[in-house]
Amino acid sequence: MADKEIDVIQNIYDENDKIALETKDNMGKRGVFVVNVMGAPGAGKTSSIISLIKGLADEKVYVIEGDIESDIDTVKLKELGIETIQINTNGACHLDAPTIKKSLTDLSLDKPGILFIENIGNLVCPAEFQIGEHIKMLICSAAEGSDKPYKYPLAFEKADIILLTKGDLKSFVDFDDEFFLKGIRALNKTVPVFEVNAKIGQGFEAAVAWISTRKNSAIK
Ligand SMILES: Nc1nc2c(ncn2[C@@H]2O[C@H](COP(=O)(O)OP(=O)(O)O)[C@@H](O)[C@H]2O)c(=O)[nH]1
Ligand SMILES: [Mg+2]
Repeated sequence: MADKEIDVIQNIYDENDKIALETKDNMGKRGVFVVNVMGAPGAGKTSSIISLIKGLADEKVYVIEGDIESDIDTVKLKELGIETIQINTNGACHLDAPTIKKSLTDLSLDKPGILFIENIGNLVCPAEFQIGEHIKMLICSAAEGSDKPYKYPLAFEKADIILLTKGDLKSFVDFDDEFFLKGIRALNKTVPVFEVNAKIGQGFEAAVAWISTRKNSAIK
């Protein structure tokens, strides 16, 4: 790749990170903790967000739904009374900081609380772009197979918290817990991994407690 091309790409990353840090700072000042929810299509991102919100009953919660097309998840969340806005990227494989900054003006942000941003379903690009988050939450389903940390390392390396969904399907897909955890630990020594069933909302208590603790230490 030519030097000039590398410079341009680096500038795009630098500009994105600058805006992301501004957003994180502004949201922190409002008392809003921002969670960047990443994971493959169908991993259980929306289902997990819904279960976490039920557990965070005392918090005002906001959601930004990122999808290439459609507002299916936004409609679902609004029906549950959750303040949600939709971003359609029309092809782009990840959300970026300028897009999030612009869309924040469409949220009331009238109370301190938690903002979940569901990134585009993809285990690659979302991990490369900060969007203004305090933490990155990776949703990984057992149905994807236990080799994903080895094949998509960046998402696992950058995750602050991992939810392993579809634990109920483990025996059907020969999921190997030991191999999965070994792959994660080679990349990320400290990230907590919580096994949940996001379809029926089971096993979220520990993840809810972890998020609350992190929020309290990030937002003073
Ligand atoms: N069996 C099972 N199904 C799940 C679980 N979590 C999510 N699902 C199902 O997986 C599908 C995709 O979930 P969704 O939350 O929409 O995934 P997203 O595309 O990552 O937002 C839905 O049909 C969910 O009901 C789980 O833990 N177990
Ligand atoms: Mg979804």
